Amino acid sequence: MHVLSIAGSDPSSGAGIQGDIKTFHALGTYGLSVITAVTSQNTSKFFGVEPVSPSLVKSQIRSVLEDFQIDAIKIGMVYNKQTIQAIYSELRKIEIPIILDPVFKSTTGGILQMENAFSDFKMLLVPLVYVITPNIMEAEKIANVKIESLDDMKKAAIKIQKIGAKNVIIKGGHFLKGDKVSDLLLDGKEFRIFSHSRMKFESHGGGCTFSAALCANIAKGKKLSEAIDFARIFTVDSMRNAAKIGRGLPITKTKNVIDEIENKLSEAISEFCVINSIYEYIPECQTNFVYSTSNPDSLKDIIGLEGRIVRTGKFVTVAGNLKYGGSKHVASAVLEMSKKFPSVRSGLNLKYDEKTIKNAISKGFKTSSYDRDKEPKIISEKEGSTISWGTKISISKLKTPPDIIYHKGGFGKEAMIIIFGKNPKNILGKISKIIT
Ligand code: PXL
Repeated sequence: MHVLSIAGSDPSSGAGIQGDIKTFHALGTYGLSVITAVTSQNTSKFFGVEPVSPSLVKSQIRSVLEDFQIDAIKIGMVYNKQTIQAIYSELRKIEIPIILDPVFKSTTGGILQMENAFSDFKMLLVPLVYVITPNIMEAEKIANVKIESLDDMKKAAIKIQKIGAKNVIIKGGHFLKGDKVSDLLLDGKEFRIFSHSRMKFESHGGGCTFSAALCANIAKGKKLSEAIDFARIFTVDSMRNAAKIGRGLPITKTKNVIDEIENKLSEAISEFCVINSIYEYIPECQTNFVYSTSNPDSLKDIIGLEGRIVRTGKFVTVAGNLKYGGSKHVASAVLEMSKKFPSVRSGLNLKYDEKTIKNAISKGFKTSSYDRDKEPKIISEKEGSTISWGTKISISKLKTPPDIIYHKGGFGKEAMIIIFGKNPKNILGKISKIIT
């Protein structure tokens, strides 16, 4: 996953570009960066700022956009009008989700956005974004509403959405009972409140950590509310572990988080590609390999390749990145299977061959199949629903999960085998028996 931060440089590395890169890295994504301004500050004092010229901001953005596939973009500090206009002109036509973290002042009181840049910030950048992450003060300024209650937070969120941000999360309300801090999400039309205990001390970098973690999780294809849940826990944790490195405020400390599901699948894909003669089993439409979280609700809970495992001559290589929601077909089969057999969380498709099925049966594997020609018209007309239908039919009479489901194709449709298992390693074990 590649993510981009467009923000200011912070020499203390707690916030800004340097903070974002640390968070991106901790979450297993690759962080690209476009620097909008250079600040001079440490953990106790803010000394000054100089913006990067608008033409250099534009050319930095172009240089990364033309070279990398970028899965999400975070915008942080933008100092003046010219920078905002430059960013707007480069991003206004792209389809990549943008996370906008408004930054007006540093924790030590430095001005991070000029006052006369605010109207362009509001009218040009806010409408471009998938989600905006103001704190209470920033939300008051953007929405032009005084916030003194949870209701005011809701009003402000609605006003910010009217300016054009698709989703709004306002951080740091303290209007609930007890020692709780509440963040309010306006997700499309629905409100959701997230709350956590108040931190006992201030730290430097918390805001940037939150929006960068959100950006990394959106890049990974997580649903917005899940991405926020994760980002909150990750940020609170980094604040609790903040280290007093300088003489002033402690700096948030991010811990590397490894996604076990992604890791296991990635390892298994590497092993799959080097199985002897495996190229003979790759179908015309190529192969995908997926692994689901437990009890998935949708394809977004299942990680798979956005591209495919492809055959090139006698070699098998991986094209594309792993992403939650990255696979449609194999993931639909696993999703359907998991509704009846929750222990099944992984799947992989291979080329259909009668010999492969016979071999699997002789090795004691349980197979089931469906006939694509029997598919009702209303299902075949609905994009992506054939596999769910076929899987459901194939398991309707089964009491235990099958290892394999196959179909022999249909008009213009390639015959296919899907191997199922508890996890990717389990599938590799089955493959090694089936193909020998
Ligand atoms: O946390 C907001 C922020 C963003 N960007 C830069 C900063 C700060 C806070 O100090 O210095 C460059």
